[in-house]
Amino acid sequence: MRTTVGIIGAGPAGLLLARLLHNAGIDSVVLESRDRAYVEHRQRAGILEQGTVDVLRAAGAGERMDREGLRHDGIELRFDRRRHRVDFPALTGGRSVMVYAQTEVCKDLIALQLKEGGPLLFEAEALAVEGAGGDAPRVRFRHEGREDVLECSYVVGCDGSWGVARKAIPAELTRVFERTYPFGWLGILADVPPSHDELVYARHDRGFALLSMRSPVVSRLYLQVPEGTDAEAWADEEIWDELERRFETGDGWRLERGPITQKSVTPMRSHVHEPMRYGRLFLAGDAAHIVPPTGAKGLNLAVGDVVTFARALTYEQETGSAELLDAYSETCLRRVWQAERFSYEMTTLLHRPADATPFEDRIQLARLARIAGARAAEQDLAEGYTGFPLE
Ligand code: RFL
Ligand code: PHB
Repeated sequence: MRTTVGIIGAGPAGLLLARLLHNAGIDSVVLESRDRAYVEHRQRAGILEQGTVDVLRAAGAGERMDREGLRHDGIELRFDRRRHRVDFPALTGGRSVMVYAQTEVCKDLIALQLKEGGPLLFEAEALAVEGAGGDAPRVRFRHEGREDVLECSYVVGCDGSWGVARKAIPAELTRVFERTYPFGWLGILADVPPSHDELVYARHDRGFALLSMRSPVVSRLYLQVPEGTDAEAWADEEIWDELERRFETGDGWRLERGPITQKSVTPMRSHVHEPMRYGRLFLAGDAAHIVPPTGAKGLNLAVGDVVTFARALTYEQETGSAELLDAYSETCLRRVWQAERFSYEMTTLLHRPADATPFEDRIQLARLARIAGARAAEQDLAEGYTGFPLE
């Protein structure tokens, strides 16, 4: 099999890239190791930045998002039993975010790809990228019990944090920057209308909690738990009791409970792989960088990477100049590191390490009070949350 762009992975990065290339008249093949149902139901991100919303619309993938997505103009910070609303449009010159689940973005992009785009092979596992440093990179993969080779002009590794693509970059050229946090998130889905109409980020002496949603009738909630916690060790009522404690306010706000339909624990880490390009192999999304979910940045960064790649390749095809492709890694990494910084700041602002000292607690509360009390600090948060511009 032969194609211009071989794409490994059908998460948001790979699927959107295939769509952008299709719209630019560039052919691609997507290889995905899992089956379609798995990809469409994997619970992950919920928040799309304004820029991501704009990209999906321009790609012709925004129709259902515009019908079913929930536009959010702010978030609530909760600390010391107090509530503080951050008003995004007022602080950012009109920007907002959209609550529309990653599962739905993937469903929309898969449907479009199967209807209009190039091949998208499920249960096709990439085994290795070969010849990345030369003119004719190849992806060796296994599909329907057989090994096969995809000959490409370019390969984009959109294969997530455990993918194989980045292994093709020589170790001596690679630098990895990493931080793991000594806690994770226990996340639940519950059949109950969200108890607040915007997301609530709560800092509490017992740990962080987040109230989010998937629709007007489905809540998504998270609790900070120690690293290595087993989700099944938490009974449903225990989860609700703990959420209630951490969200408690002085004004009688109530958390509605409902049946929990899913629970799982996500570890928290930051990880950046530099460079994001070697020869004709490019990394995009979680394959190149991981952020802790507190800043809601992972999916949005993946979108930024593939937009940058699609633009650069289109420019090369139209002008013959590889200038933008050559700048891919640096261009992406500038935005990646701003998102890493923002996610780190949100994480350290809101989570309580088990060994936090009373001094550190006071500093955390002072940081929150500063955001609630000084427009410059609040604006900085609002700009980061609604998203850093694409260059
Ligand atoms: P994905 O989604 O992991 O997709 C990679 C795909 O590659 C496939 N694959 C392979 N295919 C073929 N051959 C191989 N050898 C392969 N190896 C892997 C995998 O099966 C998979 O389908 O990466 P991508 O596309 O880069 O997308 C990144 C996002 O998924 C991720 O950053 C976000 O989910 C992070 N994230 C959030 N991001 C946000 O922007 N906003 C949020 O609100 C948000 N909340 C979250 C999150 C992630 C979470 N978890 C579970 C880590 C909340 C949570 C709890
Ligand atoms: C989610 O809805 O899953 C979600 C929302 C905001 C975050 C992380 C996850 O910061």
